[in-house]
Amino acid sequence: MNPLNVRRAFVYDKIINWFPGHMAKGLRLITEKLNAVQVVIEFEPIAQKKDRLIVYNKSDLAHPDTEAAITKAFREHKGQDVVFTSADNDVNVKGIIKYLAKKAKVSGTASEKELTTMVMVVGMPNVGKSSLINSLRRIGVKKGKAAPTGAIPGITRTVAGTIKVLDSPKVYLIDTPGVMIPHIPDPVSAIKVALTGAISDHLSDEEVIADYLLFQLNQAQDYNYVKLYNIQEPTDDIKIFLPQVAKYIGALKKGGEYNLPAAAQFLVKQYRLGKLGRFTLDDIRPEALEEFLTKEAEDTVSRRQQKKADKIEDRRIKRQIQQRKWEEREKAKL
Ligand SMILES: Nc1nc2c(ncn2[C@@H]2O[C@H](COP(=O)(O)OP(=O)(O)OP(=O)(O)O)[C@@H](O)[C@H]2O)c(=O)[nH]1
Ligand SMILES: [Mg+2]
Repeated sequence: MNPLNVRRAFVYDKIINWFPGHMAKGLRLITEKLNAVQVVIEFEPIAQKKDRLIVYNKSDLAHPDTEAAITKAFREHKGQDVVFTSADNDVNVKGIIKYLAKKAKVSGTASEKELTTMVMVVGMPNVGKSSLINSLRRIGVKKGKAAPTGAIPGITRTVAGTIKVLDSPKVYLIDTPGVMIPHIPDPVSAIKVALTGAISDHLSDEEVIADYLLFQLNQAQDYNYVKLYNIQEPTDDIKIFLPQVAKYIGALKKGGEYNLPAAAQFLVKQYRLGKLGRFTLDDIRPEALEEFLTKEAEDTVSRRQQKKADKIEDRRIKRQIQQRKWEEREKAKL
């Protein structure tokens, strides 16, 4: 393929926001219940003061270099271990159970004291939170599915009760609804998130997601799609690509025209199932990860400073109001 025909960057400027009611409520319930748990299993960092275990699930779909690169970056920049799992295949789940068992604390009434760990699982929609709980339960207590799962985001609707995944010590998991960042400022980041399946497909144009997928495949110089879908030759033009995919899967509209949205849906679904290969959409080069983690740490510090400044300002205003009231009362006495 002539490299001159490959786009250097993906251009897209539509902002996608997805924060339906159940997420806002979910976030509130997560915050409320946080007091009752010892460990938070995070698919992205949320809780600051709890023991945190960061999980990268669906590792079977990620580029094989991802685990080593991310593990190293987190260890060096945050001193934090991360776990790569494949919940549907029970991969690396035993280690999580061992970790959670070690965190057990004495709880219960004086007459019935027992060792327990209470754990909350939080993260973006569709990353496999409920699947991980089911996997922990399969391994830990040899019992079947307890948390509903599904291929579309928004399956878990509320913060449910506890699910036991180990008998001794007792380890309980709390499932939560996937919570999306209320606002993703960078449109291309939003498309990435959409391609992974964390944003409801109808919110982002499926043909744009398919176009981003084509862009990524060509960036990776992975032209397997030519053989897979009987494409004439590698292309970076979605207008040339989609009709050929539609032809291959026989997606036609009533008048015989190619059904391009159906072809786009098909492609994106194949990608999410790993049929196109293993990909990591984020830049996992050491320098890129360092930049990301440094920026994240700076953002956390500036958020904390802002909170502190807000508190001081609140106190100042309260004092002012009290002073004014006192002055008014003194005036009234005269
Ligand atoms: N390939 C692969 N698929 C997985 C893995 N874990 C979960 N899935 C699939 O991903 C989809 C989403 O899984 P869920 O467990 O429902 O995800 P969730 O994070 O609970 O989603 P919400 O409740 O919507 O927030 C399902 O179709 C699972 O079968 C994994 O490790 N690998
Ligand atoms: Mg769920």
